[in-house]
Amino acid sequence: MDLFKRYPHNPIISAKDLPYEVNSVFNPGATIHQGNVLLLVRVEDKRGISHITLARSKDGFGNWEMNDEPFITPSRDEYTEYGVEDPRVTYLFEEDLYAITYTAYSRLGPMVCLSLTKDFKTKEDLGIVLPPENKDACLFPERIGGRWAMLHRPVPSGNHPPHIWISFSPDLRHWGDHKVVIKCRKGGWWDSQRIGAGPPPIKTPKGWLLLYHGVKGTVSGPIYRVGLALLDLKEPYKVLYRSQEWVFGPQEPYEMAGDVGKVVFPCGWVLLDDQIILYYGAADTSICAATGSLSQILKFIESKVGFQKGST
Ligand code: BMA
Repeated sequence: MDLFKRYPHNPIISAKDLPYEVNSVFNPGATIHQGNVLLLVRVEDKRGISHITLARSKDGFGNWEMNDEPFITPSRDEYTEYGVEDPRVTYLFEEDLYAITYTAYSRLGPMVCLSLTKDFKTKEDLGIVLPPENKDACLFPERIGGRWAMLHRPVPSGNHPPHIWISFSPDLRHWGDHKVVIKCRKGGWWDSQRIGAGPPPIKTPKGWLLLYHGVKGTVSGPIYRVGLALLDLKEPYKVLYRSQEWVFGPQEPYEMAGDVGKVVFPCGWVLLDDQIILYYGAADTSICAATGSLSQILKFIESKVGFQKGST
């Protein structure tokens, strides 16, 4: 059973849909804003430098209205000289505020930045919240135990694989109390080379539902696939379940071939009643959608043989 079904008219957004000439569009964050699905699209220009622009659609699949101007641009300072990448956006309903985490990339390495907005016209930049090397950050949508929580993926030096961590903050600016959450597996596993959180976790009665990407290194290059995890509601560094198998992986031509083939890379999803629309970058070239049912995913997690409690 496929938990996520591809939208039949994928890709939903390609480079040619932008009002200016670019190389590729991929890895979008997603949210609902003023009754529309709003995507924060990573756009790579023909120098190879990425910026982030906005796209809106009523149904979340077609008739995308693209902004003429980028929303987040590399400011040419020493932190963003190679671009801004892979946004995740979380609606913080307690504050009626959208928090955008993204990767700033420069010769200093990749690092995590955070911006806040209410209207997607103006924003407050909180700057670098986690120094290099770190990426794949996303916020939980509400305070947990009175503090904000953020998943992220620091890269240790030496021959150690990178794992998904969590950190907490009283004010969105200062982050601490760091704990490891999900570790890279080893050997031949699909998520043995590197892993990173996907879209912001969704709160369910069973726990925080997390989608994460896992990478396997092969002689013909990496394969990026997607797995599921369920984190404890009050202590989200506790992994209640983790899928042994990937639940979504590259198979269609637009995922197998592109600037970087064999890549599906989700950074956003929206929940409309029980339907999840998942947005992912395909082969670092285009933006695609897939749909799933939250209740089916939770049933799958509960029933699936091969999910082990706390398996890491
Ligand atoms: C990761 C990120 C993503 C990219 C993926 C595959 O490290 O940089 O932006 O989609 O690699 O190239």
